[in-house]
Amino acid sequence: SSVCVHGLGYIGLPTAAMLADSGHDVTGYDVDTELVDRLDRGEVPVDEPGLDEFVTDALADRLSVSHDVPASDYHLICVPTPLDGDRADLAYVESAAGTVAEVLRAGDTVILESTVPPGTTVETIAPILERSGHSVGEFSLAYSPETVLPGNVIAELRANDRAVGGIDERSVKRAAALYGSFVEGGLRTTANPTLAEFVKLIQNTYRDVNIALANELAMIAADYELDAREAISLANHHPRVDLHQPGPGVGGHCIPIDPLFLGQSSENLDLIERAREINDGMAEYVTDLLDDELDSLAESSVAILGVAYKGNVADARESPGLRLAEVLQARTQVAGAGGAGTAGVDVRLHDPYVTDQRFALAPFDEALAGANAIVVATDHDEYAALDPEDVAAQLAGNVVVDAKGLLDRDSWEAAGLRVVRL
Ligand code: SAJ
Repeated sequence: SSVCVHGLGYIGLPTAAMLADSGHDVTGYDVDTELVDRLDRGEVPVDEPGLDEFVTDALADRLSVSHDVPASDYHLICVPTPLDGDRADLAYVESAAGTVAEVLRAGDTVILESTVPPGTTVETIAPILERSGHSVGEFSLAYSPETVLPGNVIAELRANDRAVGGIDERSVKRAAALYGSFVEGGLRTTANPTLAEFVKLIQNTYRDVNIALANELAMIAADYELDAREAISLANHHPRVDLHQPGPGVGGHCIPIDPLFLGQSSENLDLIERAREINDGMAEYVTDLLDDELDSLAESSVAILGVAYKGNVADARESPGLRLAEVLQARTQVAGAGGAGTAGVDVRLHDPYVTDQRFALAPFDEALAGANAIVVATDHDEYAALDPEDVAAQLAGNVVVDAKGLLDRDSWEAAGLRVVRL
């Protein structure tokens, strides 16, 4: 079949390459004309293991990129849905649907993959597509959420089960036929797109709430002088218990956001809202830990190791490390207000993957030099491999907050460091 993929970002680009790899004739379209030109020159500007080669191969074969949207058997919409306050901003999705409507023919199929609040496909996308002059039924329409894990996108595109919600039975069949060409997991079909939208959101909400529980348990465990990770690991041996891991907060562009989409048209969010607050509050808790360990937080230097939202990626959206930096600064500015020239805590930021210069990242040695404390905020492999003797030699103080449970406590304590593990 001919397929046009709208939006060549994190999801659209690998999906376009996957479809081309599965024998479809694929056109990739993006409103960012510079991105289209870069791809046309063979530059793949997405940071994801294996993706560069996969897309380059597809571009040499059945994938092409274009500044125009061709009439196609299938249109896949993979554009972002940013957060606007606490609601989904559907502007990109609506505009992509408008573009599809201009070329839509009877018999074509449109599939929305972007994460959206429940009801969007039926209430917002269908009417926009009907501007084509065709009504739902003449064309097919489905919602099918992506569920791939950044860092493992290509493998999960194939392996994960996939929910497919068609607006009618024919739409279900058409969408399932397309995904069936590369998905090795199960296709879970329903003739209700709203159900498929809801399923996507509750998967990420499950994780957010579970992490909030782990975070609360970590704070309670500390009151009993217990190691929360050891407790969680022992508890998870039960066949029906699967507690997640505590940490300095929940970052990324999905898990902290999807619970808000779920709640934007419902009054019934309660536990889910509280979980968001607990996870966002972890920066305050880590700040409290530092305050307890250091003689004077406001006069200290703290190196935050890790600005990426999770290990071994370069994405710093909703970064727990950056949030911690803000809380540390805000806390010590208050302490210094009107005081005798208290400069506030000196925060140094380091990350081996993040390249965005807005964050004023320091080289590793500079971040550590003379610091009173370090906080491991991201589980990068580089941090797990640190030599505690080297670190101890560079620090002025000895406080190590291991917010990701990454370090081998015994060898770090043997190097004279005091490890507080979350
Ligand atoms: N985190 C914890 N404790 C844990 C697990 C994660 O604190 O036990 C933190 C991470 O450090 C990170 C955040 O949560 O800051 C999110 O990381 P993640 O690896 O859980 O998820 P994402 O955001 O990279 O990807 C999620 C995935 N969703 C699920 O696993 C249900 C992925 O499959 C989705 O495709 C993606 O969201 C998405 O696009 O929605």
